[in-house]
Amino acid sequence: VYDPLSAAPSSASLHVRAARVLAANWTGTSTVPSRHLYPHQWSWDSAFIAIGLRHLSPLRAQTELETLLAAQWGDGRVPHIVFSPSVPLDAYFPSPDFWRSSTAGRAAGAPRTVQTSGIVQPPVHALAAWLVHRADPGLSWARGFLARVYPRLAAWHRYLLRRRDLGGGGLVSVVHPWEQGMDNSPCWDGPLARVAPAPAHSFRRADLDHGAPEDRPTDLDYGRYVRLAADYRDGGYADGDGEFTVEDPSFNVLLIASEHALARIAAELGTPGTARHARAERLTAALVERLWDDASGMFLCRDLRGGVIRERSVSGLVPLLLPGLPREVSGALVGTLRGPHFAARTGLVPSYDLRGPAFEPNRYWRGPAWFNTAWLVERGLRAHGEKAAADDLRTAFLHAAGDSGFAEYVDPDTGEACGAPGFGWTAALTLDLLH
Ligand code: 9YW
Repeated sequence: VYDPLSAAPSSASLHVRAARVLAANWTGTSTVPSRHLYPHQWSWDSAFIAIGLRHLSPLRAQTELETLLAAQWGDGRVPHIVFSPSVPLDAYFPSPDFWRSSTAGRAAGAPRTVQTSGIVQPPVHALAAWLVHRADPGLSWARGFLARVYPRLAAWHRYLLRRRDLGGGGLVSVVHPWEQGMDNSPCWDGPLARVAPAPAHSFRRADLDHGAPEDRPTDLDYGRYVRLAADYRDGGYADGDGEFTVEDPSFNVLLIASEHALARIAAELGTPGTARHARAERLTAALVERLWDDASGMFLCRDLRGGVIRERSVSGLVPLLLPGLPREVSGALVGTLRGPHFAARTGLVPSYDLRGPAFEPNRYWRGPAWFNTAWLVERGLRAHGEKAAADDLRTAFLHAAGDSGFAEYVDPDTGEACGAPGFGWTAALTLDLLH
């Protein structure tokens, strides 16, 4: 009898290797992005991980999302990190004693028993919940999965739509680079330049214990991240006019895709949900009106204080995910993906313009190719009937993921592994593309 677990690692199938990564990163109630670098639960990581886990264990996938949503705040926000009490405080910075969620976040309804951060991450969760349900509807109904997560997901979207439309144009703003998920993207250089960094001696970067400094954000970036987060905390996590307020294409697109998913969940539960589809269409129109840039053939970010940010990042290609985009917009996006700014030698999608002045092939979100964004673009290509391009991206993804040992990210031209090995969403989305 063939036992895949006893086979040598190199001969094991990609599927088995990916499943091993997810098993190694599973804590019993959720999955860590990386055992060493990120030893807690991260919000959008968990959504992507659930999307892959549903093929291995629909029960674990449901549990992953339920654990995250159990840490939701009273005002509806889903925190970007849920801290594990068994991990030493100095294993990750900023730790719970920095965020102080249960005290500083009291007015916003932070939970008392679990420690979390106070910022958010992209809302991929309703999309993930819908896909997880579809993977095993029998188990989902038996456990009351949708009925339990629906009110929480609805409150999450309500928070974003009501409290985060800081520009007043219908789109949601992020108030910290960590919220958007692409921490040190060159898109943030302009808005961050206004932020006075926290002094270097006031914190210790635990990330440098596990990652090469040249693959990571700089100390100056970190000083600014810390300043912004501390100011938000000291204001009781109330949303107003902070120093960093940006409308980002990918964050809003994920909300739109999740709003469509929430409408399907509502229909499945027999609750009226058609208003949600209409709202998603309105958001799509606002996205095109406010963030589409014809000259570059892609979406750009908007700094509420400084105006349009003229840097090309993968975030501006993620809107391809929306089937309801105007045809000329989706056509231009496909052209931009194939053009000189984004056509990398591996066939993957770089996080930033290959020809941009700030491009660095190894440094985090300033050039490397990431697997979650590749998965979103692959899905988008398929949604727009670009089957051959989607197949090519899928093949490039699976090669790079396997060859890199499921790395956090890779050099977009050489495929060289960077960042943490055995990364959660890389393994999970590999499984999804294999199905
Ligand atoms: C941080 C966990 C997170 C991801 C982000 C990525 C990085 C750094 O790691 O954030 O300390 O939170 O930029 O997208 O969710 O994998």
